[in-house]
Formats: sequence, C-alpha cells, structure tokens
Amino acid sequence: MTLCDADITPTEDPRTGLHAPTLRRAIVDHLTYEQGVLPAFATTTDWYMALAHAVRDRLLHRWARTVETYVARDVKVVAYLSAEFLPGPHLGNNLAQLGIEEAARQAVTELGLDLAALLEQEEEPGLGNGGLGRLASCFLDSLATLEVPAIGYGIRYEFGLFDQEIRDGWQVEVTDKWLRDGNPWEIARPQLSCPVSFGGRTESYADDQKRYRVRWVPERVVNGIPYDTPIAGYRVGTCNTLRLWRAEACESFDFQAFNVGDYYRAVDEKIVSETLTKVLYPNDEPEIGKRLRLAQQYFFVACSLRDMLRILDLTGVPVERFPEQFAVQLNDTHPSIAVAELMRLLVDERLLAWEPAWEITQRTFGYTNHTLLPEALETWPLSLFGSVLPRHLEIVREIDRRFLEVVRARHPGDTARAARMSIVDEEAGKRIRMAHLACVGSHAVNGVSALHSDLVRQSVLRDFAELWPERFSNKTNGVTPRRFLAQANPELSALLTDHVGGGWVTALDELHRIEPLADDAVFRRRWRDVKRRTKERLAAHVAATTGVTIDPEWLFDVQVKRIHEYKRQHLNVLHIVSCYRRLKQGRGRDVPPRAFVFAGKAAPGYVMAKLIIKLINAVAAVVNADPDVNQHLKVAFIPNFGMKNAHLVYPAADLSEQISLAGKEASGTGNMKFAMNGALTIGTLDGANVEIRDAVGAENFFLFGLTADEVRVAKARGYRPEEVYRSDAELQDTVDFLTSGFLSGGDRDLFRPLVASLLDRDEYMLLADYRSYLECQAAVSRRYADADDWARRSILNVARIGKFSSDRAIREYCADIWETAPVPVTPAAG
Ligand code: F58
Repeated sequence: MTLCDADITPTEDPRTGLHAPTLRRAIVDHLTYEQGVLPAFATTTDWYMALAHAVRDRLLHRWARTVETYVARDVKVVAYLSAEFLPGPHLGNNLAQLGIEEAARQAVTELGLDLAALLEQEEEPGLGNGGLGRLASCFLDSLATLEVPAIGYGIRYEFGLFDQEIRDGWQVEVTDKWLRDGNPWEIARPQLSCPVSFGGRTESYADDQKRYRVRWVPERVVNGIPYDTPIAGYRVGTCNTLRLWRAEACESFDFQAFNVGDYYRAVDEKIVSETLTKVLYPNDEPEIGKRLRLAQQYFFVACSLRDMLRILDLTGVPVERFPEQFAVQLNDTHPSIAVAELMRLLVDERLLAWEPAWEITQRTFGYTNHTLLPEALETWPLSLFGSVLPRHLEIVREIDRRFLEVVRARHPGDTARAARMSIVDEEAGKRIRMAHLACVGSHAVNGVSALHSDLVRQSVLRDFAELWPERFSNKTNGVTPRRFLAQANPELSALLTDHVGGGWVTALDELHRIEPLADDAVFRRRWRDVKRRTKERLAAHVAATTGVTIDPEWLFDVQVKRIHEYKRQHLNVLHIVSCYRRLKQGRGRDVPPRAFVFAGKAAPGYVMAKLIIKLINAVAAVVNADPDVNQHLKVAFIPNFGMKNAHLVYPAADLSEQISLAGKEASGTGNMKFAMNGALTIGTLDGANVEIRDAVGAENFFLFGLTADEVRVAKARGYRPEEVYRSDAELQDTVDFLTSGFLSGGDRDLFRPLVASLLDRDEYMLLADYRSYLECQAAVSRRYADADDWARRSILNVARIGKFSSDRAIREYCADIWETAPVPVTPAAG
C-alpha cells in the first residue's frame, strides 16, 4: 500500500472530497494523526474508525451548511422527543445517503481492505426496545431526506438494550457495551451542557412587582452533556442532528450550602448522578413506579427544552414565539413531563403569567400514542413524583384544576367523567396519568394506524376525543425505504431500479410502475432468483448462529419482533406442533416444506415471554433432530435480533407473521418491512395490517382470526377457552403435547404455566383463533406450491407498498400537526 500526493484528486478538499483517492488519503490521515496508529499495525477496528471519521467529516461539512441555512432563514424546527432511538449501524447508511459506497469500496480495496469486513465492525447503538425507537429513527431519516429542519432529542444510554444469548434454549442477557471502542459518529459538546434539578422543595415569594412567585430549591443538580450525531438526508444537502444527553455530576453544585456533607458524600453523589443515563430500561411495557426511570425522563426533557430556549435566545426571538420556532412531538408519554417543564420554565423562570404560558405550551406540543394495552399506560405514584419533582407536582395539580373546570362546565354534575379524565387519579393510591397530561397539554393527539387511532378515540382517550374531537387524528406509521429496502436488499433494489429508475428511493409510490411486470414471466424469474439469493444469505447466518441448516428452496416463514404474549409467537408454535404431529402420523407430507424462523428479545423480567423462547427452542430441538419430519419442517431461533441481523431477515422472508390478537398491536412496522421486501403476510386485522391488506389487495394477503369488534363481543359474553379446547381434537392434542414431557426431557411441568394460561384465561385468545390460523396456513401452503404465482403476488406486494414509506408519514405530520415546510440546503462547494 503506497500513497503519494499525485493520487489525490487535485481539486478536492481532503476533508470533503468524495472521490476514491481523496477518501483513501483521508482514511490514512485519520488513522495516523487522530488515532495514532500506523497502517502496518492497524486492526480492522482501527480501519473502521478511520473510515468512519473520514465519512463523518463529509457529514459535518453538510451539517455546518445546514445550521447556517436554518439560522439565516429563521426556520421552524421539529423537535422529536423520544426516550429511545434505534438508528442501526451508521457507516453503511451514511455511505448510501452521501452516494459514496463505490468510492469508499474502491478506497478501502486499494488499501488492501474489504469494505464488508469494515462494516461488520460497527457496534450498533441499541438505544431502544423495539418499534417505537426504530420509528423515531425512521422519522429522523425522512425528515432529513425531505429537507425539514429537525432535531431528535433523547438519552445517550451507556448500556443499550442487552445482548441476547441463547443457552440451553433459554434467553440469557448480556450487557451491551456499545461504547467500548468509542463512538466515531458522535461529537460531545460540553460547552452546551445544561443543569437539571431534582428533589428538594418549593418556596413562594413576592417578586419586585409584588406578584406571587414560586422558586424550586432542589436537593440535587445534575449536568446534561449533549452528544450530537449527524443525520444526513438521502442525496440532499440537509444534515440534521440527533442530540442525546449524558448525565454528569455537577462539580459546581454547592454541596455545603445544601448541607449535603463531606467529600465522600460528594463522590457518592457523583455516582448517583451519573447512574441516570447508565442503562436503557429493557421493558416493552413501563415498569411501574421506578424512580430512576422518571428521573431519566425528566432529565432528557429538561435538557432538551433548555436547549431550545437557548437557541431561541441566541437568535433573539422572544419566548412568546416559541411555538413558531419549535414543533415539539412527544413520542409516547415518556417525554410528557415536558408539558409541566415548559410551564415551569415560562412561569417560574421567564416570569410569564399562567394563561399565555399555557397557550404557548399547548401550541408547542403534539402527542403520539403507541399503545392501547391498559397495563402499558404510564402512571406515577403521586408521592414518588412529588419527591423527584416537587415543583412539577404543583404545576400538574394546577393544570388539572383548571382543566377540570372546563370539564365540569361542559358536563355539569358528571362527577364520574371528571374523575375519569382527571390527570391525578385520586383512586388507585393516587397516581399521575401521563397520557392525560400529554393530551391536555397538546394541540394534537394521534394514533399510529387507522384502526389504532379509532380505538384510541373509542377507548383509552374517549372522553378527551369527545371534548376536543379536532385534536385527534391518525398518522399511520411508515418505515424508511432507504434502510429497509435500498440498503437491506441491494439485489432487489437493483432489479427495481433497472425497471423503473432509482426515483422510488425517495418516492416509494413509484414502485407501482412494476405492477404490470407481475405478469411478465421473465421478470418473475429474475424476482425469484433475487429472493433465492437473499434466502441463501439468511440460511448461512442461521447456520452460523444456531447450527440449524435450512434449505433456501423451502418456504421461509418468519416472525421477528419483541416476544410478548399479545404478539402470539406461541400461536405460531401451536401451528408448528400441529404440523409436526400430523407428519408423525404420516399426514401432511405433500405440502411444501417450511423453515420457521424466529427472533426477538423478551423483557428480562417477563417470565412467560422467556418461557415462550424456551418453548420455541425446545420445539426446534425436537423437530430438527427427527428424521421423520426434518425433510419437511425446520425451526430456528436467531439470537440477538437487532438492526444488523434485521437487514438479513426481512429480504429473505416468503411469509411474514403478523398474528397479534386484533386490537392489541397499535400499528406494527415489521409488517411493512417484510411486505416492502416482497413477503406475503399472514395476519389478523390488527394495527396497520388492515391498511397493508387494503393496499396490496385482499387476494395477496392471508387473513385469519377474530376482528377487534369480535374480540370485544366475545370477551363481554364471557370467553371460555377450555370449551374451545374441548371442541377441537387437534387443538387438544397439540396443547397436551406441550405438557407431555416430550419437548422437555420428560419434565411435564416446564411448559405448564404456558398451557395453564391458555386454558384458564387465554387473555390473547390463541385458542379462539387457532382453527382459523391453521386453515389459513393450509391456504398459504397451497399457494406456495405454485412458486410462480407466489412470485406474482410478491411483486404486487412491493408494487403497492408505497404508502408505508416514513416519507408519507412525515409529510402528514408536517402538514397537519407541525406546520413546517422543507428548507433546502444548497450544498457548499468542495
Ligand atoms: C410500538 N411500541 C407498538 N413501545 O407496540 C407498535 O405497534 C408500533 O408499531 C410501534 O410502537 C411504533 O408506533 C413500542 O415499541 C416500546 O417499546 C416502549 C418502550 C418503553 C416502555 C414502554 C414500551
């Protein structure tokens, strides 16, 4: 490897140039002068870091232009507040957004390296649990691509979501040390740190105009340090910011004055302060009443609002114009303490009167609800809330008092309604209902699919929708086609681009132009060849990570998502066990062979979900080892589902399992990622499945199960699962098999809790949907037997998936909620 100046494209700046020779020079420069490593001794990680830094320079070049443009044009900025972001690996994404994959490949090849190996080095930031965090990242991608000024605000967890290992079929959690080798994508900005107060008490005083005022005398102050990650739009000048906050002890805080104690106590304080952003809570439902979680939420919200006010002050805009400068979106209730915090900042610190402050607050916020599960709606015990945030408790009470006046004026004498709507739940041991706070403090409230938004209006927030119907709307989720199609599935992307040009990457509706090709036999052949290669890649990954060999000729039947009873991975298992039993009885040998692939993490404390993982692996062990069946059936559980292996999974699926009980999944986004890659869906009428089915055509979607209405009626009538069990011999045989000991080395008790939950209560109505699911799976098998016809339907799924781009979703948010418009950034020369 040699390098001489003649190799550099003469007109290119070494920090910004996009051609291979310039990139090559930049990589070596970073390696040598920033990392202090000689090329001869560099490890693959060193080279990855050097390439990442070279790419980051190019991003920062755009980022600087973007900031300049926003400041000069006095724009309105979307502030997306989310406790979770799941950006996935940055390197591949950034190369694609900048359009320099080929230049980078050439540069590293000339250095004797392999780009794929460097991409593999990146630790993915697992700063979220699942769909909600990934949605936030898809939205940031679309905002930047659509050239909308935006900033994502969140938490820089030192440990992201745990890594999952499977030992003896059980999930084992391993800490995610994603920052171990450093993070080349972020820039710390200690000069922009924000102090955040906690605990203590409040005091009233009269200001110089003798007005009643309150000040907060905190017990503890923590510093928030922002870490910025550039978020580049696709092939545009815009590069927005993801700003994540890390907690640091506040050195200047006067411990003596607050009688906190001695030096050692101060060191303890430091540890306590810095614990705040140590770890992401790994639950897909809120953990009831965890003080640290409330502190995390307040911490990042307080930092973010202070940051917005700082920007406002910097540009000399008066605080009254806050809602014209920032549209702040609350991604679920996790950041909803922002309503009280903005009021505190305006009333206590900026000395505004309550009414104008309240108007500013309501105009500023929008709230997105992501769940209907009653157990997932966040509430905080009043006492805990008051001890962490004493001033906010007073403010919330005042918001509630004024709000209830409105309710009582509208519905005189309806005390039950006022009690239902109150932000403070006076029963249940007194708790603050965060969804109510978010709803009262926002001008817009939305659900994430048409069905979910209807159910929000009819159930969880019904009284609010009656009071303020104009505030409620639907914004069906979407996913970014850049990551989930262009990057995850380069071969399918190339095929699409061959036929309709590359415009679909930013205008996914363009794919409708491949629809006529569904009837073209040559195109279908090519389509099937691409699918075959993606399946080979997944099969190699499955073999490497699980030891299970699956045949790419088989139907790949895939369910990947968090493990949760409502998502019903165990319904999928009941189907597999029924197939297994049939095969053992000499039936079902004429159906196309299938590989069942699962992946997903269970919350560490969710015993039943962990037992479902064990069950999947137990069934896999029996099925895969049995020569009577393993020519027809295989089962694999891919460990540690995350963004990296997701890139392999979605493109390779033939069948996408979206089988939650109707009314439980708010939207789902995996359903969109699969369909976008040509999988056909087997699903219930739940979440966005309803709209996907409408879009791709009922004949290209395998529908089964009760509807949300039927679920409601069945439950109201008194659903008795054991009756269903007794009336269906095959179901009985299948369920009994789980406790036969055959799956568990003779242990008949291992899966008994699961079986008992099905027979006693069956909250998620697996038994009710079992027969319909099996019949639908039989229809799937019949269809798959005609591979060419399957390809035709697969093509139609992709051709009609345009609506599910996050670009469409973001356009709707911009038009209906944020009132923001694109602000193009002209690329600087160089
Ligand atoms: C998910 N929620 C919904 N929550 O379940 C899914 O239907 C939807 O498509 C997606 O949001 C995006 O709208 C979800 O992922 C969480 O992970 C929370 C993490 C923090 C604790 C509470 C759950």
